[in-house]
Formats: sequence, structure tokens, C-alpha cells
Amino acid sequence: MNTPELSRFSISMSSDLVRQLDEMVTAKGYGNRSQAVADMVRAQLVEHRGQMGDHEIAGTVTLVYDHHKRNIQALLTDIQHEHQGQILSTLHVHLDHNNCMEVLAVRGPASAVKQVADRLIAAKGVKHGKLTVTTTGQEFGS
Ligand code: NI
Repeated sequence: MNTPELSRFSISMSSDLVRQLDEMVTAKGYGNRSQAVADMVRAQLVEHRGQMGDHEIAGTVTLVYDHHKRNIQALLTDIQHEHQGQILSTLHVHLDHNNCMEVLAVRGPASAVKQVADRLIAAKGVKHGKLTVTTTGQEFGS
């Protein structure tokens, strides 16, 4: 594993904000402020790049639905087959007698991933759906 080159720069912010940052650094168990700020920067970069249509992203789509609703499972399966290029894997959990949760691992250009997520979440019968975007990991090195 190669060690990334570090750059040092100073940030000015209010003392109150620094105090709250330090409280969070301690509460979350970071070794220092720099680690916490680097995580925040990476999180913002993931979110920013998730808005860029051709940028390669990974993520999960979580869906909750009542499997007794007419045609819902056939509809969700049809959509998944039409977007098999973006769907890597699917996990199905029977939450209770009526409700199912599906978690789909997705990857591809941001626009294509969002399109399949939107179609699944908007499908009639889905009670709640959410796309969580993450990085493919390649852009942040080691
Ligand atoms: Ni089920």
C-alpha cells in the first residue's frame, strides 16, 4: 500500500464551529481533526460526482413493498431485467407477513443508475425507496 502525499492548508472558521467539530471528532472516535475533515470532503465529493451524469458511481437501492399488491413483484422484476447492466446483485428479505425489502447493488454512469433507481422507487406499490450513492473507490486511492 502506498502512502498518499499529504498537503497541509489552514482553514479559518468560528471558534464555536471548531468546538463543535472537536466534540464530533471525539464522539466519532477520529484520531484528529484532519481525518474527520478528510471524511467530510470525500462525502461531499461522492455527492457532487453523483450529480454528474457520466461519472461512474456505485450504490444501493432499497425498496420496501407489500408483495400482496397486484403485479408488484412482476413489475420490479421486469424493470430489473431491463437494467441488468447496472444491477450487480439483489438481496430480498421478508420483513413480515406482508412486507418485503429488496436491496439492489448498482453500478454505472450516474445518469443510468439514477434512471433505474427512479423507475424502481416510482413503481406502483413501492412504499418507500431510496438510492444511496457511494464511490467505486478508485478515485480516492489507498
Ligand atoms: Ni418477501
